[in-house]
Parts: sequence; structure tokens; C-alpha cells
Amino acid sequence: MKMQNRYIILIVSVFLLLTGATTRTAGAAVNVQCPGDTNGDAVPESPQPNTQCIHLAAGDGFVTMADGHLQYMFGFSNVTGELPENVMSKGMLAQEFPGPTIKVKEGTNVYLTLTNVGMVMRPDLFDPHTVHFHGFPNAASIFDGEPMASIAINMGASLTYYYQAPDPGTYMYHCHVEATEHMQMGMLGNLYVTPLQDGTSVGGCTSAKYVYNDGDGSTCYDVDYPVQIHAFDSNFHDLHIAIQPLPFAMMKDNYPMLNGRGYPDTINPASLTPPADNGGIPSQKVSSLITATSGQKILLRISSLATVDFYTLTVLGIPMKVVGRDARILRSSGGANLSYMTNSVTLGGGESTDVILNTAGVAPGTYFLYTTNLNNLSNDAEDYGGMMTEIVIN
Ligand SMILES: [Cu+2]
Repeated sequence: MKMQNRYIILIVSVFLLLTGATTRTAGAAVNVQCPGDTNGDAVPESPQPNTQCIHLAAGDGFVTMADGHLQYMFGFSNVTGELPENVMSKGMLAQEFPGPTIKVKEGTNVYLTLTNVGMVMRPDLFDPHTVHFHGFPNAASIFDGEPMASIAINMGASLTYYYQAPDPGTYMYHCHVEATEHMQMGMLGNLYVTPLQDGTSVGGCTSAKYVYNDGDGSTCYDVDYPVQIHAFDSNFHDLHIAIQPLPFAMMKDNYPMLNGRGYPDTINPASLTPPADNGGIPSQKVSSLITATSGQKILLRISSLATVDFYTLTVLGIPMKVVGRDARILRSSGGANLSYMTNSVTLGGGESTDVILNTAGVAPGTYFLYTTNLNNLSNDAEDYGGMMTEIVIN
């Protein structure tokens, strides 16, 4: 063979190798692992027993505070059902606060894919993101999401976290990269695990719904509501979008919220009107309006991912029964029932409390769940609102 022909073959081979490699790289950018799923949209074509797939995107976006203030934020959005080639575009500026609620039944194999779609409004940032199931028993530290002990997901990359859900209870999830910053910015959401005891009749529980595998029906409830405590420091967020140094030590929250809203937005049963800056994509989807029929037992799955303060919540007029703390049933090592009646619970960041409100004998009407840190019944300068919602008994 002539030297010239060899060169041509070499050039063609290198070209094929490069284009082949490029195709593989592009195809691997959003890589979803979900048993039974053949097209990569995290929805199994052949559903597997005890298996749940979730696909979240991590990035930035906007939310509206109860006084109308537009707030820049980081967050998660739900891209489950999107084909891999659409995930980057669908995930950008679609972030929700709080993130999509994750509900899992005990014993389920959970495949959670996280794709980092980058910060559209902060192209100077190249922050990775993670998902950390807080307080959750994880067999493999690589899926813990704490970036110094495991791995974090860079822009354009995806990782599928695998969990088995062995213990029922109220957890929470958040991004653990530069946790003070990314959590203050809004990378957090509700997460809870329902017990295997659900669907069985124990202790005369007609709803067959329980907070824990209690064995006696003592954690029976009729309706449940996740209530996540968080608060924004608008100065921190405003400096962030203005690409200025961030005042970590001076962080001071001025927008106290439940499920990502201040009162009266908390009682809007629908998604809030999306900020124009989000391109019309709703970013505040979780209502905190609590409704029940008189006589029902209401379970409040209260968690806090506040980065600055402890908050006390109270319900006026309905007794509160605490049956669990930090995803554990309140029992002694000998099995004695340690649940207790109270009129307030106090949570710091990372803590959760399961509270049952028994509305037997409670007159129909509107009751309030609110913070007794009274300066937090406000939306910044508005001296009415903040960390409060309504419980409507019909
Ligand atoms: Cu993050």
C-alpha cells in the first residue's frame, strides 16, 4: 500500500473514532438508571416490583415572596418522564421551592437520578450538586450526597442514587454541596417513608394508615400533610444574583416560610403564579392548606431545613400529640409508648417531628398553625404573614 493511501485510511479512522466518541459522550450526558426503563425517561416500560424511579434536575430559578419580592434561588425540579435529550432544556429555570415531594413505601428500591443542568443565571458558577437524604439509613456512603465523603455531580452530568427504604418516618432531602449556601438558596424538599403496616387493620384504625409500624394502631391517622420550615435571607439571594460576595456570617432570614411560601400564600391550594423570569414555569407548587373532616386525625410531617434559626410551631385550639421525632417512633428501648401531648414543637435545621391532631370534638372552623417566634409572622417589611397556615375543619 502506498504511503498516501495509508495516510487517508489513518485520517478516516481518526475521524470515525472521534465522531463515534462524540456520539457516545452526548448520549451519556444524561444517563438514567431505572430497572425496566428502556428509553431513559425514568418511567419503566416494564415496571419492577417494589421499585420507584425519580429523576430530578438541579439548577437555579426564581420564586415570588408573599409580598411580591422576586427571589433568585437554587433548587430541584422533577424531570421524571422526560427523555434524556430533553432533560437539560426542560430542567433549566424550572427549579421548585421546596423541591418535588418524595414519598416512598418502606422496603422500596429507589433509583433517584440527579442531573445538574447548571446555573443559567450565574454562568460564572460551576457548582456541583448532590441529593442528601437527611437522617436516612444509607448502606453505601457514595450515595450519601455529602460531597467530601462521597461524590458530587458536575454540570451536565448525571448520577443515579440507589436507596432501599428500610425505616418509615419523616425525613427531608437537600443538596449538600456548600450546604449553607445551597440550602439557604432553596435546594431542599419533603421526603417521607410510609410503613409496611399501611393497609392492614391494627388497633381499630379504620383508615389503615400509620406513621410507623406501631403494632397497636397508636400512630393511626386519616390525612397527612408535609410541612417544611425554611426561611430566606433576601439580602443573601439578592447579592447572589448581583454576583457579589456572600455575607455568610451575617445571614439573617427575613422571609419565614412553610413549604416555600409565606402567609397568606401558604393557604393557596394551587401552584403560585410563576415569576415571568422563570419563563412561565411554576416554581412554588406545595400548598400548606390543611383540611380535614371533624373527627379525623391529621398527621403533620413537620421538618426544618432552616439555615439560621430554630422555630417553634403551635396550633391554637387543637391538641398536638407528638408520636415521632427524627424519623423514629417515640418508644423506650423496652417498647413503652413515649408519645406526649403538647401545644408546641420546636425544631432546628435537620430535625423532624410527627404530630397528630385529633379533631374529635373539635368544632368545625378555621384554626391556625403558626410560629410563636412572633417576629416571624411577617414577610420582610409586611407585619402580617410569614410562617403561618390554616387548618380548616369541615
Ligand atoms: Cu447544590
